[in-house]
Amino acid sequence: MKLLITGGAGFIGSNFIHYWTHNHPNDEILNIDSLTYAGNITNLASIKTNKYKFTQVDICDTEEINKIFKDFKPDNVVHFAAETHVDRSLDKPDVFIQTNIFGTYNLLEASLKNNIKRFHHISTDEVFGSLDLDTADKFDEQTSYKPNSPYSASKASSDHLVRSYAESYGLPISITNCSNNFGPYQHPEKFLPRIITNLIDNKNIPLYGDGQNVRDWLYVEDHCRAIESVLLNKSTIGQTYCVGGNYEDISNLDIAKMVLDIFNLDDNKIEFVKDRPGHDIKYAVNWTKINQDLGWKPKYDTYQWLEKTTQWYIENESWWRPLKTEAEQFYAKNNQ
Ligand code: NAD
Ligand code: TDX
Repeated sequence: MKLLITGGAGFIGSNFIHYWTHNHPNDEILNIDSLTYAGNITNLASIKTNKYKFTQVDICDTEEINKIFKDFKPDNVVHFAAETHVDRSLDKPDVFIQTNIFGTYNLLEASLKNNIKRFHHISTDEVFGSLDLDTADKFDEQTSYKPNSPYSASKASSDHLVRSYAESYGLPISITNCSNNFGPYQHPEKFLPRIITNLIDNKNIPLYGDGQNVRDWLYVEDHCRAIESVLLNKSTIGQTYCVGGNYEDISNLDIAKMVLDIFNLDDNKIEFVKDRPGHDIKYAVNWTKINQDLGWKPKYDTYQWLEKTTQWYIENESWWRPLKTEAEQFYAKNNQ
């Protein structure tokens, strides 16, 4: 395969490139990323193969994107690049609209012109909105879209655009809507790395609202395996797959207590802070379709891989320290 990866210097994209170069060493990869505050090329410094290349480019730059497609001639596009942090989308939505919608459109146009074999779009369960706390319902491929933040609305728009390019122009697409990932190289603005690095710094865990919100946690390598299972299977073209991890509900308070347990600390480190506006109550994903069609299921146990992830942050302070300083300035400005 010749894979054009967008946003490969971010959290999931860089984990995916590590995964792919390890498991498919003969495939060629071009990673394009504009290196926003969330992109970090050092995530990929240990990749030595000449099958992997990086170019700094903004997916909104039509001319540059056309040139990339012409020169590299990818057969598969895996589109991770996006603005991804809900709190930042509440503060400044414009860049979310630009990158997540216009940037996706730009890539779709280039993919169409260059006859690529597959455009795989990485999306989120947040496009479905929020579940009630006491329901056993879960999001699946039939759930209607009801996004609640500018981030999730921009991702929902991009999903619709991707689907429309298949329906209107026959572009061979696939989409995965995944739940909350965790693992190495996740920016310390996000909940789990934020609380782990706070505890390393002997600070409190800031829990929004009453901490009862539920997220569906998935170790990042399981997400990479899910994308792999879709990409390697031709019958998945035109399909959407929901990807998730939890077997039972885990509230933010529950997962904060797991992290405290890993650090051997007690609950007095928890501090309830001002809630996020429009804060989705609960996400839960039904991953039956990808399980039945492709045999995928989560492999990594949440607690055990939370321990490994915590250890990674303890050992890689030089990676997250500069990012955390900026992230905490953002939170302080927004009183979070
Ligand atoms: P991230 O914020 O860590 O990384 C995003 C990457 O995209 C960065 O490297 C950034 O530099 C790059 N980027 C942003 N704007 C760009 C532009 N205009 N041009 C080129 N590159 C640009 O994000 P992530 O958590 O790795 O998420 C990756 C994808 O997965 C996103 O599409 C996101 O919506 C989706 N997703 C994330 C999660 C999660 O839990 N993190 C869950 C489901 C889906
Ligand atoms: O300091 C915090 N305190 C807190 O209680 C932060 C940063 C978050 N939270 C809560 C809000 C959420 O209920 O923790 C939960 C997780 O928050 P985030 O890490 O911001 O993730 P979320 O809003 O759920 O979105 C994430 O998952 C889906 C990613 O950021 C998205 O990119 C992805 O699509």
